[in-house]
Amino acid sequence: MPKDADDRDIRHDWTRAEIAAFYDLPFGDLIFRAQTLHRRYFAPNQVQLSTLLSVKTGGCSEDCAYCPQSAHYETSIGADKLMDVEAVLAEARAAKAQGAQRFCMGAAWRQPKDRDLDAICAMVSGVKALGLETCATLGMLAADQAQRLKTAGLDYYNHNLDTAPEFYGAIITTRVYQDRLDTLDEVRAAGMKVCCGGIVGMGENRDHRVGLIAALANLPEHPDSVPINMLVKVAGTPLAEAAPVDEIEFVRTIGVARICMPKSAVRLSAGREGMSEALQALCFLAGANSIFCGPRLLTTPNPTRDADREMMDRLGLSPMAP
Ligand code: SAM
Ligand code: DTB
Ligand code: SF4
Repeated sequence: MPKDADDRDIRHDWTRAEIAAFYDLPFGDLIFRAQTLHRRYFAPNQVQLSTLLSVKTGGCSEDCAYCPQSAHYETSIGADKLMDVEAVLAEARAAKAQGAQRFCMGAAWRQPKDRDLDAICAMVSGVKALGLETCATLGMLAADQAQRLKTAGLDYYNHNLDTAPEFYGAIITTRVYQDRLDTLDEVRAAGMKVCCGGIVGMGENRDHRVGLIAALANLPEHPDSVPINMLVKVAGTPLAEAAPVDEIEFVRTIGVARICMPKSAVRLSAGREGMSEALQALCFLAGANSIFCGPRLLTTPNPTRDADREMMDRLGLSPMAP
């Protein structure tokens, strides 16, 4: 690697025109460029494996148009209480036994209440003590809440920007983009790693996808992990009938994320259950190097561990060392 490659590759001043130009490249050129960067910064055939658990499901006060857990929509997901710490730890032990490296706990909250955070912190310390990396996604955080989570042993916080700033209001009306950016700042300030990405297939156009990548790649520090979700269409949500996004356009989005954030783990996130192995293989080729494994995301299905093991074997992929 040339000595100055790092400085040249890791930029925070991407223009939308530059990002749009990556999207416009002939597909082979886009993949070549993404692969070149991927191999400069990562072992090319290793995939990071995370397991998700919804520790507090449904009944959320936010109105995110994609989300089955919003109380604003009639979906098949009811509102549950926060799980017991012991039950969460049992799930984490099982995930570890099945090969997970990171355990991510999700809660359908706008923002955690301080009382709930006591239980969450106990879950975080317990999961950490099992030797797993810890991640949580709990909604917005105040500075002291972020600090408490860090002290409890939280490694990563997931908080997505979801889409471009100018399309955000078409998807969510109960908060604004700046709220998300503020929480991301608090997470960084508390010393945790940031997991931040978005969703493709919500009726956004190419410019909005460019705007999402620009927002992510021009953060003060690139997110350590960038989940690119394909919308999972859930009956009862406003986006249940959203038009499917072109598969190659999805792969291009992964490739452009890899090019603009070369050192970040790019996660081929929600939506794999509806994807062929060939499409997933193209995503890995475009620079994706992280997945959720286990048969459930938060409330929707994901490929089984056996199916993923088979796929990884066929593609010569192996789990990344934590
Ligand atoms: N309530 C917290 C929040 O919104 O930050 C944490 C949980 S929330 C379910 C985590 C992320 O899941 C969302 O930011 C969104 O990107 C993703 N998500 C939710 N529903 C989805 C769907 N139907 N398809 C794809 N991604 C989805
Ligand atoms: C992320 O970007 N995707 C995950 C995780 N972060 C928390 C969640 C996907 C949820 C898909 C819909 C569901 O299962 O409820
Ligand atoms: Fe609530 Fe998060 Fe779902 Fe939005 S994405 S409705 S904040 S659980």
